[in-house]
Amino acid sequence: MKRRSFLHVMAASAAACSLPRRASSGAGSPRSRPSPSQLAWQRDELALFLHFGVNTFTDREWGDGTESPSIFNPTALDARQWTRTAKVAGARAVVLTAKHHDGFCLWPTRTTGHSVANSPWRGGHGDVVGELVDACHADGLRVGLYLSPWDRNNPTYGDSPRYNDLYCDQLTELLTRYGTIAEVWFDGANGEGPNGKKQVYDWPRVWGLVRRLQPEAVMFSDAGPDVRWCGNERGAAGDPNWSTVNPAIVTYPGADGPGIIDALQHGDPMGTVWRPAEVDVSIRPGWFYHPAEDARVRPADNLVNLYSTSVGRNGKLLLNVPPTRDGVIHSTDVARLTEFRERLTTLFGHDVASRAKTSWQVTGARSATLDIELSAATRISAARLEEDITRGQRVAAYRLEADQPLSRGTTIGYTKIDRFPPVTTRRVRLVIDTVDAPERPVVKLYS
Ligand code: FUL
Repeated sequence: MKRRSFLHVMAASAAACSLPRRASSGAGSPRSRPSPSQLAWQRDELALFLHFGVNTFTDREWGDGTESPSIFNPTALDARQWTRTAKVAGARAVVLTAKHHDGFCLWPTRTTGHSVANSPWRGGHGDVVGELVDACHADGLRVGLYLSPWDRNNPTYGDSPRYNDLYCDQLTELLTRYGTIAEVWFDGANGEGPNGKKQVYDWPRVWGLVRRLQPEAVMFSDAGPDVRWCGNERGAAGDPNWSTVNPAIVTYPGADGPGIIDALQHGDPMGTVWRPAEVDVSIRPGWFYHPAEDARVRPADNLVNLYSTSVGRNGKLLLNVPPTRDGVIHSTDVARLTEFRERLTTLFGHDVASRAKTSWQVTGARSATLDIELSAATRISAARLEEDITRGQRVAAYRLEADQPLSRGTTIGYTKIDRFPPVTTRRVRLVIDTVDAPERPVVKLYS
């Protein structure tokens, strides 16, 4: 279901809010730079997204909040199978829908009876969030939690101050019971129609609460504040894709209007805030598991393409792999993820330029070239270009050439992946144009 086709509820005062900022986020430096948490988030490259809840049992994408908790009964839930699958895929983090729009909570919350505590699963003593956190610790993965702002079950929804209190109570439970949380995911979807309940969210309060309780967590939403939605659910970051943004353009999750999708897709080379793009996309047509989609799981090649249009365009890939009604990831999805990682290892396992001689020349205030000389003529068909983003993002245009052009593009950022027809060459040159004093990028080449 696409969030942009629905009416969005305005968030009061979000534009005017002053966000708590980390000391290390680069304030005062000539170019905006990532905080340590943003850097760690980007270096994960891939996280698995787990959509799981009552919709898994009703075969729907959006529950309406009337579902009985008694339908939630995964017979073989195994969070270690989820995390082992994440490891096989090469993911370094996992994000779970602790609550989706239907309001059903996957942890035993004190804030509502609409939770696992009133389900038959584990006799009402289960805690999906807790089991996932334990499994992530066992497998060395970072944990993220999605807590839908839109709640179609809770009677306080639309009674803005009361629901804001409840929402903050839910966040407080999630952010104080389970140790370190790496990412908090704020969805922008709100499908209330013209006669529906209008909730005025208190984003400054919500964001401030997360900063206080989990200072190292990154917050995702259309409006960040730390990482932004890439503007579509197709699996493609923009080209160009700047990690810097003008924070006055998208000011709250679910904001709609002219220029917003463009800003989410592309960022802004002169943006004053570092807010890189997260690319959320599903391995299946839906976000939740539907048996009818078992034959429509993306093949490995398709997943490699998604990797190229997300990680390979300076984004992070958040790949949704929904657990089944049994509470495990389907064997087809596991097989595709395994093959996906094998292909990436084959493609990018050996950088033939790792020992090459290089020569860096600044050719102007905003231009430079990097010459690479391999020890022998070598076949190459792909390149990974990388800026040292700890120094900000600078490249606005580049071309890669041997005796003939290999590829050209706009931004590089964390990584730009280019594949081209194979050539055998000893010399490769990268020519860049930058928006600030050039910094030396890294060029990795693959056969
Ligand atoms: C959207 C939601 O409406 C979908 O159900 C899903 O959670 C997706 C990731 O975000 O806005």
